Amino acid sequence: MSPSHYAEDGYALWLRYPRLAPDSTSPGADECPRFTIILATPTGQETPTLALAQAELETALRHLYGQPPLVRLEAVDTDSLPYALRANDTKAREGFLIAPFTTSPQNNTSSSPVLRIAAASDTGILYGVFALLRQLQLSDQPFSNIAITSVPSIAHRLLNHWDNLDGFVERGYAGNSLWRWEELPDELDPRYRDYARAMASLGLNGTVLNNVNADARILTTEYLLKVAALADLFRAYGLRVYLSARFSAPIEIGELHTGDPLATEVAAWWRAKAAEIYALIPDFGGFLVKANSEGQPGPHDYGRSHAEGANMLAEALAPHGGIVIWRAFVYSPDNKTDRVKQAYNEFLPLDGNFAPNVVLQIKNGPLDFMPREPFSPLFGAMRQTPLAAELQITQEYLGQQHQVAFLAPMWKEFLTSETYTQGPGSTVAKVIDGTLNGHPLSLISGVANTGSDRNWTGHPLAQANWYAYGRLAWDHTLTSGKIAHEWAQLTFRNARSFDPETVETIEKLLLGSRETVVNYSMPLGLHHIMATAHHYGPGPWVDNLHRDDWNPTYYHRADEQGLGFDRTATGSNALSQYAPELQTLWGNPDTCPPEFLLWFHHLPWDYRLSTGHTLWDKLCLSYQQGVEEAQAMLSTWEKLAGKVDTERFTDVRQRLARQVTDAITWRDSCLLYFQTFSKRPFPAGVEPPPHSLSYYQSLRPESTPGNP
Ligand code: GCW
Repeated sequence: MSPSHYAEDGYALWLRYPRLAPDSTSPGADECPRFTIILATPTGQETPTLALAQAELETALRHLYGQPPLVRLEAVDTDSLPYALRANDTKAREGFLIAPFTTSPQNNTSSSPVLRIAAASDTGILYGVFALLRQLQLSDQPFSNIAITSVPSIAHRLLNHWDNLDGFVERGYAGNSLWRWEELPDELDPRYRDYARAMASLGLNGTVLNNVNADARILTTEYLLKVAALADLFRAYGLRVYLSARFSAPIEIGELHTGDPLATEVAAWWRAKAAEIYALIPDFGGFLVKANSEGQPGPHDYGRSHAEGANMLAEALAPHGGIVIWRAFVYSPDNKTDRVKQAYNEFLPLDGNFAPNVVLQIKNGPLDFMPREPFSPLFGAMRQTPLAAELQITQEYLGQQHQVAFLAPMWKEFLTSETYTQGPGSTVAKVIDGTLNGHPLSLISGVANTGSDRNWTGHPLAQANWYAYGRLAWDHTLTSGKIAHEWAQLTFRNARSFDPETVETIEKLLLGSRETVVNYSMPLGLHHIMATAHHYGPGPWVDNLHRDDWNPTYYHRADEQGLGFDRTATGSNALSQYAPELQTLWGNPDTCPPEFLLWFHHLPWDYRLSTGHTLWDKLCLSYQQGVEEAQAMLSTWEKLAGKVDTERFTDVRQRLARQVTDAITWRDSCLLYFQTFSKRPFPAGVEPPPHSLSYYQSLRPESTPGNP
């Protein structure tokens, strides 16, 4: 049965393979190419991974062209591969080459193209197969023109699942966890394979199965057997399993009375645990650790440093080739320093003290996955430690999965940020891929937005964020536009009747969507003014939480004079953590880009921006613009009626309608609240709110998932 006979429920993601050419039984079947594809690896032998690659080609090409390909395995001399694929590292091993094969021994006719996919590993071949299938659907170009050599920018490309063992997903907005721990290891949900296949289609090669707020039980033998069952299944897809480790596990599931990393019995416990894990899972990736952050245990509990904690675990994993991914998301309850300065203050002095198999995982911004933040200054400053980026695919602070916010532009903004630490061109991307500071260990993590919802991500358009993350993890030089185009075309291309306008419309809608969310929620560098706990919707008035730095008022600092957080030398001086070039640029409100204005400055309501507006007017107009953009997204989508299948059309329309309502609530709540300080009227063009401030303050979303 062709895929078009199925309802478009989103389950197939970007792997739908709609028919591109007439099928073999219809008139014109001779236009339909029959491909010969050679898969060339060093051994040329059939393996589970190559079997998957062949099966993928067969299913896909039968669906796309009505004909299965002829697939042959061949041995390739690695010395004949391009240098990029020959180097002795993970990146090279996972790269691939796709090239037309000029002399076909069998079917050398123009209607019978022959292509060769070569790689130094079977996983490289599988990635090459997915790249070929993507390319065929994108370009409609004659098969023989396809020639690609591709190597991942970053060696370890991970999803981090914040999934608890009871099936709850912290900050998950797409149902429950994909992992059915109570059924494992005996019953294997067929969805596990589909997950691994989707990951491989993007070139993602690692998955951390459990929440960083970790439950020590994941490290018990009972659970490790379950983890091993998943790892066994994922292996052929090139997907390695990692676990979040709870630092106090030796006490909670062992017999020890301490978790002190310098106690010999603790180190021995972890060594034994690592040995047990590797006996079950020989390709286990390593541990991800959230330590001494938001109540999690860690080395500080014993007066030890993050480096001492990380190195003890690193030593246990090293003999097996595992790594420790140590998180830098820390801010202390007793520390009165500006929260955005704390990770830098805590970690920079430890630079150079970490074991070689430790990588420090840092959120993109110094605060916490806000709709917009400058990059974390650790990316520029810490040179001797491999630094990984942690991006949040799940939209905790960007409308969760009720709203469209395509995040590629946000991640690109981050990746292309200049740190200036080694002169111009010292971008964050080059820090993360290891090239700037010469680190062979490179890693990127995305906090997953997947769940048990049939379409994986709740919002049908949120699939684009999983896709974008994977594509950027593979190649951080891709543009947001290219990624949006790819995803829209692969996901919405209709069988037979291809309508480029529909794809273009979806692409444009995606590309503007993150800025729209910024505009109606936290424009001009405002941050952390969302409602408490569930983080959905506005709460700029909240000032009663027991920690200062949990209160929105701590961040926006609105008063009769003005608005914003002074992070220059007259304020917290968080600016001093950046390179001098950035201090100069961002330190002066006249040169600071408007999108960071209130992040770095407390400015008078009448401060005049380069646009000629006063701060107050610009603030109001930004919120208004956000609302209008949300409305425009809805009307744009409505024009796609009849062009997009009914299932996904209706689902997205309903969500966009809600997004408009939410955007209006954000605008009205924030403007009424800030007006109590500015005492100025709304400028022309801003619709007056229909309710009073107290009405908005009384709103409580009925039920919000994902809230721990
Ligand atoms: O963004 C915040 C979330 C927490 C999360 C924490 C973290 C897993 O609100 O739910 O906990 O960050 O990243 O550790």
